[in-house]
Amino acid sequence: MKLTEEQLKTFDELGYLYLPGCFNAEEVARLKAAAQDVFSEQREEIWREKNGVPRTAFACHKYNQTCNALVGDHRLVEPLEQLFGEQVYVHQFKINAKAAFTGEVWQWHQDFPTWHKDDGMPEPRAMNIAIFLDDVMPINGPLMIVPKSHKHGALQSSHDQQTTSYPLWTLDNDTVTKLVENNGIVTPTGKAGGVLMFHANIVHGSAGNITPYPRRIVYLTLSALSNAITNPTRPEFIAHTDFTPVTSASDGMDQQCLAALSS
Ligand SMILES: O=C(O)CCC(=O)C(=O)O
Repeated sequence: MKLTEEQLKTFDELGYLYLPGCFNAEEVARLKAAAQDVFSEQREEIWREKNGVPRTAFACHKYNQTCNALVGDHRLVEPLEQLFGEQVYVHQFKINAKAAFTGEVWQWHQDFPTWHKDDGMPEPRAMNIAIFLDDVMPINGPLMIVPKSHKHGALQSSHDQQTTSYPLWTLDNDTVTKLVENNGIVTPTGKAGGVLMFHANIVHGSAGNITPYPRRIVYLTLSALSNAITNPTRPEFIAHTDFTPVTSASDGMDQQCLAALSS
């Protein structure tokens, strides 16, 4: 699935792109069932909030067939190949649970500094492409994005190991305030099945979820092949070292997405 010239322009300008209705109801149902299976497991790859509720299931594409099938989906792979101008490999795969009532925050951060400092990724030639498994609403902890912030490159960050169970290189309040004064904050929201892609240097975060509505999102992080990590310090299930190019496959269930793209 190729992005249009206009979408490429929007992505370059704003640093993110939201594509509603990419995955149909049947696909979403399959992915939700897969997420339920994954989160019912007791494994070291599943990180938990401080209260024990699952926060993130890393690398579940390695043991769950439905997740595995998603990795090569052309709706996810082709736009990133198009942007990077080369083939891609999987740097990370995860499902973030953001559970009803208990899902905790993701502090303000950019992705690239963590990939660079913790994994030795050379350049911001990698990106998250996310599939909404639940309806993402303004109330259930949607991703908050500062448009155009990717234009500032990698900003100074500090290692936060306290706020949540998951260590992250985060931005300070002054930095975020200045960026937000200029460009505000957006919360791309929409129905389950929507896809959100965002630049490695876009400033983003999300609030806790105190609603009864879970907000599960699958994140596939694809990196340009020429951008393989050189110094991983995190477990292999968080920063993969298999640099085999992903083969894009069409499963013919993408009519909704094509319609969304041409509208
Ligand atoms: O799922 C979320 O709310 C945030 C995830 C995120 O920011 C990340 O994985 O970098």
